[in-house]
Amino acid sequence: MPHHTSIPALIPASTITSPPALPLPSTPPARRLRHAGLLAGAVWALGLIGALPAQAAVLAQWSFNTDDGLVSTGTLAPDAGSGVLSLVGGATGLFTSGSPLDAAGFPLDSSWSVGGFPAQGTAPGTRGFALALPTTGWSGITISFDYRNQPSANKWFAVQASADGGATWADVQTFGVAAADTWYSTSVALSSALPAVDDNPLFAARVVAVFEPGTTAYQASEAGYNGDFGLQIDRLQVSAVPEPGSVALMLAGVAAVGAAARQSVRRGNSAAPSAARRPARRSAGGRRRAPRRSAGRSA
Ligand SMILES: [Ca+2]
Repeated sequence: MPHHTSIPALIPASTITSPPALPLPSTPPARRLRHAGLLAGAVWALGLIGALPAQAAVLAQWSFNTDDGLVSTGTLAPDAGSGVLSLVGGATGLFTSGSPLDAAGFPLDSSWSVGGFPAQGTAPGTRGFALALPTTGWSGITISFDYRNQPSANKWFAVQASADGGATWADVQTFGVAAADTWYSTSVALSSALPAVDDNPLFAARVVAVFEPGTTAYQASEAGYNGDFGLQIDRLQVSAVPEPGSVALMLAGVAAVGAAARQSVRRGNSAAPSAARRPARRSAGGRRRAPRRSAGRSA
């Protein structure tokens, strides 16, 4: 005797109606599974890329080194990426020994010393160095560099950014050289202070000598101020992450690859000659194949 259990009906039977008949897919189950697998793979890739933080890239890098074995000779040409360095407002530049963090090491490692700052109490924010490069397709623009000065050199500098090729400048950060004759590293995010530097063909940044904050005078790091002494710069770098639009393009590319793969499988299945599948059938059903052949030969 079958045991009967009464299951309470969650939905009154009278309200249950048959669903409309769905058209059956013409694709055989195995192919549908392959398509589903490819689709799942594409979706997984999309999700993975979307979840990953955008990788920062170096848009330009200057190490100022030449290979002649003299720290007093150097170059303003970037050793990675592209960009243009220049002196601002009558500042002067020379090459001297570089940052210990530069792997080139002595005597190949040069730095760029930018000096010739204004006379005491005059023209703050007018002399230093600038860099310019397009940031088209990039955001999160960051400038980083190593720096050092000498006891009489100016202590305070402003990092500024421009979104119009240097026509106007926005103050991003002011920093002081904590102690003379010591190398420091700094990294300054520019986009948060001036979002217009993102994805901008007219991006520029500069570092200029300024008065000690809250005063109207330059302050030397450790002795009397002498504007001739420079600020040494090395391992100058501009980095960024791809613009959201660029990431969207990348995602679209992955989706297109997934679609192409599905299409390829579909074509491969529909265009596959039956002969291509016959060997598998023959080997699977070897007993059937043998009688057919012998029958053909005998006839
Ligand atoms: Ca160097």
